[in-house]
Amino acid sequence: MDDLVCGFDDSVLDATHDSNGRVKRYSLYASKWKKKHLYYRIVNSPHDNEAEKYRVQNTVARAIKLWSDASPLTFYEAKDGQKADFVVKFIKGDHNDGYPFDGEGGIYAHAFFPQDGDVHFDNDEIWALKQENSPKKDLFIIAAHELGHSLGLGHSKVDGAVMRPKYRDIMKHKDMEKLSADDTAAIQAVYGPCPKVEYWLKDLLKRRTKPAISKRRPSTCSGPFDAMFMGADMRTYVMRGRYYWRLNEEKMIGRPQPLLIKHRWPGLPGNVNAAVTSYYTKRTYFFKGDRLWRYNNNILDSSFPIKTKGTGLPKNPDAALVWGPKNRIVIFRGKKFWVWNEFTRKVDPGFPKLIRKYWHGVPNHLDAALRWKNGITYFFKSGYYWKFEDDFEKTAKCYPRPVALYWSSCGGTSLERYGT
Ligand SMILES: [Ca+2]
Ligand SMILES: [Ca+2]
Ligand SMILES: [Zn+2]
Ligand SMILES: [Zn+2]
Repeated sequence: MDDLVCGFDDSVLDATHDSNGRVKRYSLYASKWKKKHLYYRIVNSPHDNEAEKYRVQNTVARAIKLWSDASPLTFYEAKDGQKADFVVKFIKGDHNDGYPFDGEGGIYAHAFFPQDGDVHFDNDEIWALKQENSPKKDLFIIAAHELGHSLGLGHSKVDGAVMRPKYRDIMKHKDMEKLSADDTAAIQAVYGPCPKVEYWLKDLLKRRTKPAISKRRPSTCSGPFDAMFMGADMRTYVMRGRYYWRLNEEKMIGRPQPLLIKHRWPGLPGNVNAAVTSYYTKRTYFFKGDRLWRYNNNILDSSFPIKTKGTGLPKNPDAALVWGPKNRIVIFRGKKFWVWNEFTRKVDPGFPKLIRKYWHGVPNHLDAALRWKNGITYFFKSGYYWKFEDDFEKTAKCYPRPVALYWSSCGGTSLERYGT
């Protein structure tokens, strides 16, 4: 017997063939969610321990992102005591929902259609909770499949679709970062296409983020950020108030802890405005008020901090990043941006220019920005982020997205946590 991803029986719907016997691409179920913001709760993990649960959270969030990126749906992890629209859990044998699991092999998971949406994973399977090559059942790709059912989709017969019913077919795509055209067509047939950027922007463009609270030790770095940058060590750092976080690499477990800025960068005050590491000198620049600090890794270069007066740079910049094929340092403030030359320490002639004329779809009054190791540039504001691809020269249609879900390695997965 072929191992099936899930116990969902297509013959009930008979939806994969139309009346003329032609094979349909995807199939849809009769029900859909009546709202576009969905809350979910991860109840447990295979062995029910904290580190493992954190991995499950990240892996499920990665699977959810596939569907969210292709649709107007957004997902938030429900906080304790908060009502969830659907739950995700690991459970074995008969668990009183009329669809008992069958021990190892056979069926791996099942999910209920809206307005239920619950996803159950057979805990008699051995689960791979992160990307790895092993005979374990791949949680990411199976979660992606089951979430399709949770959102109202049936199975597909199209090669490459995550909604194919057999495990060996979807396993070929276990590293997928984007849904297939068939899955995308299916989810958009139910919920419509991605919202245009304007859909999100109405009030965001007007709003300025409040400065970060620096007195309490925060539990999450999910925003608002003071600054975000890649260090010379190619790690990603987030700053907020007196604290910084180093974002998790893929194989790390546990939530990153907030650490004191002054311990890592002696002499640097908290509440920085912006930070960026030079592509050429690997020095990290920190901007605050009318001063500029330059660090060689964690050592302050002599003669720094310096005043930015006379350089053409604005006081209190919003954000800084490295940009374009020439890897220029770009500084943002309000509605404008400047290109800054670290060798002459002067702003290039002709600047500032207006953000909206060159960075279509990117909001004014940013919180932070960075070019990440995937070469893609991200802008952050008010708990949302925008993705900006060099070759498109405009933000993708499905942005902005909430920071908390997609940058969850930063420790935040719930909307309420960013305090906006
Ligand atoms: Ca099973
Ligand atoms: Ca900032
Ligand atoms: Zn299925
Ligand atoms: Zn069940």
